[in-house]
Amino acid sequence: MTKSLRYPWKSWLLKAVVGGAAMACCAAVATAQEAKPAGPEPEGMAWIPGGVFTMGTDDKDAHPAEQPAHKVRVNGFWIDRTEVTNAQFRKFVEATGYKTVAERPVDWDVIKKQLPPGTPKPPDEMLRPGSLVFTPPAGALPPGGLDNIGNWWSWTTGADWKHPEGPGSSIEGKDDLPVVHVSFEDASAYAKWAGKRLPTEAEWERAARGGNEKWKYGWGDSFAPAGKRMANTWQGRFPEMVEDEDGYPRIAPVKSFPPNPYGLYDTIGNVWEWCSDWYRPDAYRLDGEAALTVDPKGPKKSYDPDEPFQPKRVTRGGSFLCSSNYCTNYRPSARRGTATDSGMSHLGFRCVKDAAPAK
Ligand SMILES: [Ca+2]
Ligand SMILES: [Ca+2]
Repeated sequence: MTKSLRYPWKSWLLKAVVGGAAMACCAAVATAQEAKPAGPEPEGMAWIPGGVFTMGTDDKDAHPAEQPAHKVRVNGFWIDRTEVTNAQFRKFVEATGYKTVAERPVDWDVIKKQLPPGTPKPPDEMLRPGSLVFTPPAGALPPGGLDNIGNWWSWTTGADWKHPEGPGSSIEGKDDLPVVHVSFEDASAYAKWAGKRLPTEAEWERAARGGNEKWKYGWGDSFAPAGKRMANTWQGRFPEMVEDEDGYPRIAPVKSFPPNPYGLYDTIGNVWEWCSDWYRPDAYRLDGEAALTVDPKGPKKSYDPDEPFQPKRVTRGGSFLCSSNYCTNYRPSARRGTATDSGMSHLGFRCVKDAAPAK
């Protein structure tokens, strides 16, 4: 069963952006753009045909936030074949001078509005630019075990996309690795610069299912068919023991594992991917008894009862940290909410693009 993930105090950028993402409803029937547009493909992108598919799952072992299974229609769209890489993100930064959230000063007055009233101010040395770095324990898990994510996540000042493990680390020679430590705002800024946008979670799931909506995983019902590893996940007892069965104990270069039937790499595993929807664990139930939901864009605002003050967007696909003993989020239906301002060692994104209007 998936554990709830909490990132207790590192939170900012509260902008109270609500109302921009209305829940699409059932009565309207969109004109689905099913067919691949004529002409050349946008570089590095694959076409996902529009149509109706089953989103979510009724699998009793899945997290309640993934249920119920329901019919959704999306229009066709282009999507990046890979997670956005360090090389791609570097071009964006060099062209624009953009500074990611993890590189900016931290304002406690902003952060505290996203936390339960009375939350004590952290020490000043923690209120410097930084990000959350995966730091597994040496040896047995400390008290709290798997219920305390502080046992493997550390707020690390000086950690950012260019220094993924903190000061002294670098991305030299890692051009083909997915960029990490990017917040929702950072990912959105890149997408806008690239003439793209972030996917809705319906689009993301449509793409990750590869046209085979009944499959449990993105490639079939067997996690490792004939022993072959199909995605970068975690083997061994998370988080204190990693067994190198898939060849990558940490992040892998994109395209290290086979593509799905749509030609997409690493939708499942490697790094989590931002989607544009606000997160609510009960988002699917808000659709009520609708027979069909058309191009849903998610709830009007986020609400996670575990962290009611923290705005969250949907993240999808799981990461190299997903294991059978803890997270199990290496499935197309798995979904999670992540604080919009959070950069993390295992969180990246890919972009989508609408088809050009017919002339
Ligand atoms: Ca791995
Ligand atoms: Ca991924």
